[in-house]
Amino acid sequence: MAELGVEVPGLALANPLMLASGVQGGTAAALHRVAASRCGGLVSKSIGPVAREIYPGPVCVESTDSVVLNAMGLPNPGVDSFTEMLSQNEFSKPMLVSIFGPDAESVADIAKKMEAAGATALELNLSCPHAKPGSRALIVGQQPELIKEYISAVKQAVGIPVYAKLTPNTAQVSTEAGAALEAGADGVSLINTVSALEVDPYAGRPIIGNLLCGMSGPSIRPIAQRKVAEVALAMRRGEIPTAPILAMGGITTGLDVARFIMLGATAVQIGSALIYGDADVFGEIENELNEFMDVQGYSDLESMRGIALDTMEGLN
Ligand code: RRO
Repeated sequence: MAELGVEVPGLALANPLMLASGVQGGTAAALHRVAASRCGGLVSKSIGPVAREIYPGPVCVESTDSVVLNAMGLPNPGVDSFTEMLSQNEFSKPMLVSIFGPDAESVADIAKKMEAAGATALELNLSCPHAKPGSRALIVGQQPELIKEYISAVKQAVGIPVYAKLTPNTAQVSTEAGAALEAGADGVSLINTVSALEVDPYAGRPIIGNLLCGMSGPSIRPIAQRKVAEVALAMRRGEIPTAPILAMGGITTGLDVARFIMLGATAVQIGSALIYGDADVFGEIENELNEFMDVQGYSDLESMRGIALDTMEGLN
C-alpha cells in the first residue's frame, strides 16, 4: 500500500483527505462524527464574530446532476460559543478552524480567541460568493490589497499557521494567492464555490432563497483543477512564494484526488461528496486512491505531486 501521510504547517495528516469547510463542521457532534471516518483532517464551518442564523431556504439544492447550489448565509455559532466548544473537546483528527469577519481587526481578534482555545491552524475565508455587508468575505478575496491587510493582521495576532481560502471568481487566482503568501499566509486553500444563479421556470424566480448562490459538486472540478494549476505553476516559476496548496472542488473519487495532487496540491478537501455518500466517502476515496497508486506504481504522494504540470510549464 502507498504511503499517504502528509505534513503541512500545523497539521500532520494520516492521509490527504480533509473535510471541506461548511460541510458538517459547525458543531462538536458533526466534527466528531466526521473525525470517526477515514478522513485525514477536518475543517470547521467558517466562524465569525457573532452568531448568525441560516438564510431563508432553500439554502442548498442539487439543481441538476452534479450541480450543487448553496447560499447558507455563513450560519455559525459565533466565536465565543465555538471557542467554548473547542476548549471542551479533543478531536481525533487534526483540524483547521475556518474564520471570517467584517474587517481585519475583527478576524485578528477571532484568530486570537481560536488560538487561545487550542486551534493549531486557521483557514481565513476570504471568498464566500454571496456574502452580504457584515461579512465582506468575497469582496476581500477579490482585492489583493485587502487580502494582504487581512492576512497581515491575523499573522500578527497569532503564532499558529494561517491558510487563505481563495475564490475562483477572479481573473487570475495566482494574483490573490501571491498577495496572501506575500503577506505571510502559510498556505492557500482553493477553490471556494463558483458564483452562480439558477431559475425555477415554473415559479418564475431563482431557486435559492438568497437568489444568488455558489456552485459546487462534480461539475466544478475542471474549473478547480485549472485554478489550482494556475497557482502551482506560478509557484514553480517563482512568481509567487511556494507554499502548500489545499485543493478542493467536486472531488468524489480516488482518481479525482490523484488529479489534484498531480496538479501540485499537497492535500485536498472534500465537501459536496458527503451529500451523496456521507462521511463513509472518505474510506471509499482512500481505498480508490491506494488502489490507483499501487497499480500505477506510485509509492507515495510526493512521487505523484505536480507531474501533470511538467507538460504545462510554458502556459500563461
Ligand atoms: O455559508 C455559506 O453560505 C457559504 C460560505 Br461561508 C462559503 O464560503 N462558501 C459557500 O459556498 N457558502
